[in-house]
Amino acid sequence: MDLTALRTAHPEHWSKATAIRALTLDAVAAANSGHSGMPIGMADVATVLFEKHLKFDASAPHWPDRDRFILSAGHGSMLLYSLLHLTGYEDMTLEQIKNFRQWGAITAGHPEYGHATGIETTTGPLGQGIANSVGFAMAEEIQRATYGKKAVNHYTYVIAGDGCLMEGVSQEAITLAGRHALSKLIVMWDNNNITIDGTVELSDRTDQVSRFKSAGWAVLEIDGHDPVAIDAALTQAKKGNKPTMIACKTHIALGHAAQDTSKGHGALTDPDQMAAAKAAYGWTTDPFEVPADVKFAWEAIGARGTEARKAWEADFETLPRSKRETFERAYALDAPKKLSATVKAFKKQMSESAPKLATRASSEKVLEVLNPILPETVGGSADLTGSNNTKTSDLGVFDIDSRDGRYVYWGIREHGMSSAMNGMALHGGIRPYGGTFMCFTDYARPAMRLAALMKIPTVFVMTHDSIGLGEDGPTHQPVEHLAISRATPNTYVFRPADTIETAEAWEIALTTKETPSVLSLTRQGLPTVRTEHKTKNLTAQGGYVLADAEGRRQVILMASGSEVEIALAARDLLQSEGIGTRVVSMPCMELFAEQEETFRKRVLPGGPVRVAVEAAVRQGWDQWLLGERGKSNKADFVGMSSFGASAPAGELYENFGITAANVAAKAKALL
Ligand SMILES: Cc1ncc(C[n+]2csc(CCOP(=O)(O)OP(=O)(O)O)c2C)c(N)n1
Repeated sequence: MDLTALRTAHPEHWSKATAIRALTLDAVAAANSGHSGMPIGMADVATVLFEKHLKFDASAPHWPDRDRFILSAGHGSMLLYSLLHLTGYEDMTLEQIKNFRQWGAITAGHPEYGHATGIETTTGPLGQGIANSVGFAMAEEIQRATYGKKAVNHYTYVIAGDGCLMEGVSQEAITLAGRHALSKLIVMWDNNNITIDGTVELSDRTDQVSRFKSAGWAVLEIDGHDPVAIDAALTQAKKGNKPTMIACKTHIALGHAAQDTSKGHGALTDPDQMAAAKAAYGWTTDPFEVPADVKFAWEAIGARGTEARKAWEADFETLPRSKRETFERAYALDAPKKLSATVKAFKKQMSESAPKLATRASSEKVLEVLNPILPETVGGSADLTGSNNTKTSDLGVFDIDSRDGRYVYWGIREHGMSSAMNGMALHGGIRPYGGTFMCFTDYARPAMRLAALMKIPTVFVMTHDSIGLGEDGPTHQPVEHLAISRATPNTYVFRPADTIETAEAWEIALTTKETPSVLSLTRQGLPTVRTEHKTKNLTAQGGYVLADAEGRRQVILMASGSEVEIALAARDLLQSEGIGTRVVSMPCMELFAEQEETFRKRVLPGGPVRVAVEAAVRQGWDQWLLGERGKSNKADFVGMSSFGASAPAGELYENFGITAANVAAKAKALL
């Protein structure tokens, strides 16, 4: 690579791009860890994007109509941190760059949403960024159709590497974007032919150009170090009616001794080699020092969008007041005024009519009432719409000629759906929910974990939540998935017992601002257990006394979802023998754990024996069986300790011993 030719052909561009390269080398060397090669290789592409195309204003990072920039190749985080620092984002100080990867710094190893402004999503797990971007682009389409071009009209730009394109989720993302002709989505592929183990050829021979084209994308191929070519490609990409992938041929660790090798992928810290690279770049300042004229040029880029932002603000003011209010409320994740009263009225009606319903059907009933008053919801399912009961009559279907449709047919893409839902939530103005079978939380898990980590309120509707689904057999019967979801920090796992608890769970899931929810819902019908109307949202307490002991309290039974009915039947058996028995419904352990100690003590006092029943593994229950004043010689569990089997649900419950008689017997044995 002839660096001199690059330098002399476009000296101003070169010095700006080199500022990224030099800051990357210095920060990685100071931390003695990180990834130098990717930011160095993609500095030219990023510089042209920020200088000539990206609509943004560094002084207003939350401007709703900014273009979104997603660094899917999150290990190259120094590319993003450098850009944010150079363009003048207030929080991205030079001190932060110097403290790359250190305790308390906002410059964590990979871009973390919420740590610094200008970071649109957490990346690092490869493939997530490009999959998020589909949701960002869909959110833009939906909102443009809803609010008009004056309010919403922006692009989503992604930098993805070979690793992102090898991950399976990228296939789900690429085919979704192609199917929906998301023409405002532009992916720049860092085509450097290098991964950690060596060249891409070691593990892959995909023709990426054909791959994207066959999925319905436009593809452009350029030299990723030629600023003129980069600019022309971006200009062309914005004109098409398909999503565009720009294959940018680049050299990893350009100009360094490790250029074009897998060594160049990681931390380049050798002082002599660093000095040689900087000399080749023509960079003569001290470590972390950016020449004043270069910093000035970058700050001008950071301020380039100020006028457009102000014009947008003025335009926005001309929208009808009700539109503006809805827009602002949705972006703030505030609930509409009517929500609480609507839920209460619905609960009253259900307590009175006491339907026998599967909670997935209860969920549909709730959504029929809530979707019309929450225009920010976008529902969907991974090809299980009829089973997940996620589609309500008012939503309309999102498609190329119906961009204001609020229901997405995600196809058989649980991971892509979940990751795109995160993208919608991150974009702002949308509360996404999507369904699949509970056992396929495994397929959605990487995105579920990131929703929790990023503190965004994505809702995962997981139906067919136990052996109670019956004849589909053990592959489809989740036993460990509740425990896995509950083990994830910052996640609400709701397992409602009836229509009332389902409504309460939805109310929380659609009003919470920083926590994703998993709704674990049954296939099989359940009776209404909350026949006495209470305006208060009892599910918000996580666990509560559903039926108290008559006479001296000797036993506390705890259950969630479909097993609450069994606990109530066991209580009848025990009470008929004069054994005072309380039933605690536990629809959300995480919310119960958040309650005051005094409340928890009232629900779970020390003394009585405790038996928990849930058609799943025991993990998670010992906190309530043995902890919270419980004792191991006075506690037991009725549930699953193996995978399930295929048979009608009733037979399965009998054979696995999840019966009222067994629960009562276990309680008696402990007395
Ligand atoms: C899901 C996931 N698996 C593995 C990794 C570890 N990892 C980080 S970068 C990388 C190689 C990526 O190669 P490429 O995208 O070509 O990046 P480049 O070498 O060009 O920097 C791997 C395997 C990861 N971050 N995420």
